[in-house]
Amino acid sequence: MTDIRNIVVLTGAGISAESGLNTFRGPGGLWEGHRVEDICTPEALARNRALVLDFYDQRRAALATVEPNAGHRALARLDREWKGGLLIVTQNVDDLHERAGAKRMLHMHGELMSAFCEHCGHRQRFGGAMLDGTHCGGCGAADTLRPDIVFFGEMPYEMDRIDAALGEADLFVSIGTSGAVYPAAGYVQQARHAGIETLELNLEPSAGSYFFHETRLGPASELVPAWVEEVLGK
Ligand code: BJW
Repeated sequence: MTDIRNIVVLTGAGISAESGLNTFRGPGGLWEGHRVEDICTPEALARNRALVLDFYDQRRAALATVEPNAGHRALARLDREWKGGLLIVTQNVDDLHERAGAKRMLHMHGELMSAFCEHCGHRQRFGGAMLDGTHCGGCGAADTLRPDIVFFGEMPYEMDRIDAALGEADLFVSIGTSGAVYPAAGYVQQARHAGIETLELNLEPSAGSYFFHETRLGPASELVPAWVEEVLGK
């Protein structure tokens, strides 16, 4: 590794898999038996609100039963000990990075434990079941809360902040993501164009592996602590 000051880490569902949360794609994935467009689009929410709310209610309930794993803890350690710039960009809607202690992070695809009101736009923490009925904490309207989740066709959060961090980074590291969903899947190419070093840590080769300088294959709970040790030891 060359001299590194600023790091951008992108994480996906693979980092939470060993905590017991299912990934999306592949056998046993969250979308097995569902068509994505029936769940994860604004049109699906308008067409079949109960199905979509139930899908996220179940995910929220599952989240309450799991804990961060060694991969999340290693990134939290990196956040505490790395003196240079760092931004952990997660595509995950779980809260396992922050529960592990990470601070310099953002959720580009939203958060399971957050809701917003389709009537007034008010955002609030939300830990219950939307199917049980809700009231907006801002305008008081009934059943206007929706999961604070970025559906297909919607703009991911904090794009400017991510682009700025990538523009200043010396190293881009992608962990546990299939590289199937844009714009996140394009960050490696953005990084290559900017001449940044790129590293992928994933269980298996991904759609984007070809673009990385280096791909290490294995479980995040092993690869991430080993990489953090390496980078902090420099
Ligand atoms: C392990 C492991 C272990 C397992 N250890 N690894 C070109 C450019 C721009 C946009 C598009 C484009 N083409 C199409 C689009 C539109 C669309 C898109 O990307 N479609 C694709 C299907 C092609 N994108 C959008 O609509 C996005 N919005 C948008 O583009 O706005 C306009 C815009 C344009 C230009 C610039 C900027 C903006 C919005 C995308 C929203 C995605 N939302 C979801 C759902 C969130 C809610 C929820 O959780 O339900 O986000 S989709 C779903 O996929 C979720 C994830 O965050 C995302 C990525 O999945 P991830 O994390 O990679 O999971 P998996 O399951 O795919 O992979 C897991 C990986 O882990 C695997 O590789 C395993 O091997 C590995 N693994 N165990 C390490 N133990």
